[in-house]
Amino acid sequence: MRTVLITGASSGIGAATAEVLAREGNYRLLLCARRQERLQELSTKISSEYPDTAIHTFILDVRDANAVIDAIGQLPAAWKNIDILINNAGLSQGLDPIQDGDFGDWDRMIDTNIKGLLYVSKTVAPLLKQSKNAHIVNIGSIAGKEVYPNGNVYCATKHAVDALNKAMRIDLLPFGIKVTAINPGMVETEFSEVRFKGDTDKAKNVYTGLTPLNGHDIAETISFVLSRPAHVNINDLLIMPTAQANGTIVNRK
Ligand code: NDP
Ligand code: 8X3
Repeated sequence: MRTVLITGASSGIGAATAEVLAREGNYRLLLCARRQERLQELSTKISSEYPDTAIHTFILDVRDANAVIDAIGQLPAAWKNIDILINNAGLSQGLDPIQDGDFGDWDRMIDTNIKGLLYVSKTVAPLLKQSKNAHIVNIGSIAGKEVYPNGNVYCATKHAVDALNKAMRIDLLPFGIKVTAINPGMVETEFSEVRFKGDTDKAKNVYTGLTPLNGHDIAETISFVLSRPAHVNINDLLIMPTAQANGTIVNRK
């Protein structure tokens, strides 16, 4: 039984990963995000479907370094044996050319996607070092492999995740900690609603005329990566909808 900490578990890929790992039956789930009521709903749902899965939820804004240190430090003793960290919390804000970009949007993306991932990783690393089967999964993006029009700062944050994924693998190698990047293309979650600040019509249009990935597609891949034998690490995966060739070219019907 391994204990997995999933950041950004209240929605989308994070919530789907919690459900899929609960179904596997080999994981204890530590779930965090800013919206406690969402975590509670998810926890109730998983507990009704998989009553044997242990779950602990807590509120965490990954942008707040002190909150990260306190939350991890104050975990109940039974939840401190973290084996797996899934750095999933992240967001995009706005889709504007750089000359029209909003400083607040840029700060929120940089603070969450880069600094938040770093705060959590550093804070959890001492616990992972105690594990005999430790693994960090970083959720990057096609936006970390390519740039697309108006994606500027979001793409930059995901390029940073790509670099940090490689860097962590080097730094954590002596401790036998696996490090994997999962880089999805378009996944229909709350991502576009957040990017367009609640404009649901604009968000829906992103996926019009094609079948995007869904959270479970990514969660199944995470489950596969986590279940490889001890001597196998999957470094980096790029997962796209069949209808999406790269960061800019999609086939809409
Ligand atoms: P969602 O918006 O559905 O989920 C994002 C999650 O991140 C939520 O649970 C949210 O929880 C959490 N989150 C956001 N900001 C913070 C914060 N400051 N502190 C803690 N948690 C936070 O989107 P996705 O599931 O799609 O996104 C998950 C990850 O996947 C992100 O890193 C995203 O960049 C990446 N990704 C998404 C793709 C897509 O097309 N959807 C494609 C490629 C990568 P809460 O608001 O409750 O804090
Ligand atoms: C989210 C997918 O294509 O909007 O990372 O960058 S995309």
